[in-house]
Amino acid sequence: MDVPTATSLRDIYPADALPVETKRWESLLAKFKDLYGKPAHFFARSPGRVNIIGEHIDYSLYEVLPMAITADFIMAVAVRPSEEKPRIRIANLNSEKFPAREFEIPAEGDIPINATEHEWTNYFKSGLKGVSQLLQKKRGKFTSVGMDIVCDGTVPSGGGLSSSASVVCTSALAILAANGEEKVNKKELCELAIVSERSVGVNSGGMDQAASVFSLRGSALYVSFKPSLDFTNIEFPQTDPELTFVTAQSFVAADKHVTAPVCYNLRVVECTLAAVFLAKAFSLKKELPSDSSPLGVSLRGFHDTYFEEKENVSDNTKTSVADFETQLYKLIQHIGDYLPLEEGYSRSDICALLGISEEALNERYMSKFPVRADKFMLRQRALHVFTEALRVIKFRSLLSSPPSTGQEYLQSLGDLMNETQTSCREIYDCSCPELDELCDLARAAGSCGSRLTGAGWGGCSVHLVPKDKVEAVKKAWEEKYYKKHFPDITAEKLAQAVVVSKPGSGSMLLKLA
Ligand code: NG1
Ligand code: MG
Repeated sequence: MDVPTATSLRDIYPADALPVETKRWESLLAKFKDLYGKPAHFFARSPGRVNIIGEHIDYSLYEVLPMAITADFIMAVAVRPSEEKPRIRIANLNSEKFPAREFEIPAEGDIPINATEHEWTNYFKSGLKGVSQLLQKKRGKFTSVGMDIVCDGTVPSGGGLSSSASVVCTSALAILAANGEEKVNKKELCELAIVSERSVGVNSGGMDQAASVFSLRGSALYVSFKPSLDFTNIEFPQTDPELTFVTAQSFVAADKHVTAPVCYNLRVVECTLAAVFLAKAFSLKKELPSDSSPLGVSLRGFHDTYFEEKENVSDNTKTSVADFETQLYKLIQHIGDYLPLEEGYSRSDICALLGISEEALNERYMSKFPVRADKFMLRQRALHVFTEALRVIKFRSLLSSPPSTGQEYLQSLGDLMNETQTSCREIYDCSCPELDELCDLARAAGSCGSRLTGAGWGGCSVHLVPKDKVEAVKKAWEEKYYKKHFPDITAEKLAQAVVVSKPGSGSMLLKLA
């Protein structure tokens, strides 16, 4: 399936967003003309996302259920075809925060990226790197054309709604189109964006890019990573009261570039080590299969190998939903015996079981993306991953075949989200007091389900709220959270803090008449 080409903003945005979006696109076109003295040739856009359920399990290759939001990253592009030394000129409507840059595209597109530096065009460069690798593979040799670009983003940066994926996916799409790839395969774009974004310093899973590329307006997205990246768009059922998702910013900045070695990248290492540890503890005969997870082996790989050896399941991707649930319950039961240490595992504990040296351990799992930890909480991380994978399956079944359509149905969806929050707070340790507070306030004011969304440790929260309770929930946050923690908050900032999120459309190219 190819990335669609829109011919009007109506193809992208819901009716109520059109007035604001039309103005914004007009500013983009005007700025382009102003800067480069010519009109843009084409446009690309990709949205941010909110994850509904399935937190911190994409990099263990378990299914997740996010949706795109209306906020997005947009890019106007003109190509400079026959430049001897092709250059990128890139500007942003918000030139104060994101100053214009100009740079040469090195031969073969192998552009250096300094991941330690906070630089907005790093995300563009990571897309460029990905595209050049793909086109080199396809064409044998690749030299990019020069490009003039103006962009604008409405996904708040560092706010847990994946502004990074919106920039990487838009950039990669625009660079592909500029270089003659007008038919861009969605999976190819997404796979490229997943790998590219890792060059910016976070060893991430693939949920954000999948949500940004594959989403359809009005639907949630079920993403699977095994046997390979795939997706299903799932429409939300009609309910009474109407089901809405509301996002609320904590305004606690979660800067992954600073915290990655003790937060995100550490969790990736812990989950990977849990997989190798369990394989050894169960004396599995086969090696864990190498897969598309950030460190090349995953809890999902352990899961499949375990059932292959213990129960002769030759292809676990064909297992029925009910049997897959049973498998997860069995693994959860085993964790108590096979990963007993509540206080965590030291490097030497792990090395003793695996029969390798600490140097080898560090080199294999912690060299490319360094982490800082004395203890690795393998038991807790594995427990979160297996239970969260179960919650995603249950949530999906409830969405696809709703047993009822009233309040109790909304509550059954919400209960799963609440359980996710408890798990994130207590055993995955990725919440923070402010996120917990937003969730508690929302539930007390009528939210059915409240939890952090995205990586956590700050950032954003998502709430399943019956439509008739949205105002009460907003009021509770305004009075008891925002005005309390940020007494000087402006009306504008307050309006940005809380958004009723409608499921938006995924990546698109645009040719405007
Ligand atoms: P955020 O920090 O919200 O972009 C991150 C990862 C996802 C996923 C979630 C947790 C990146 C680019 N994305 O999302 O892949 O693992 O955390 O579920 O790092
Ligand atoms: Mg991100």
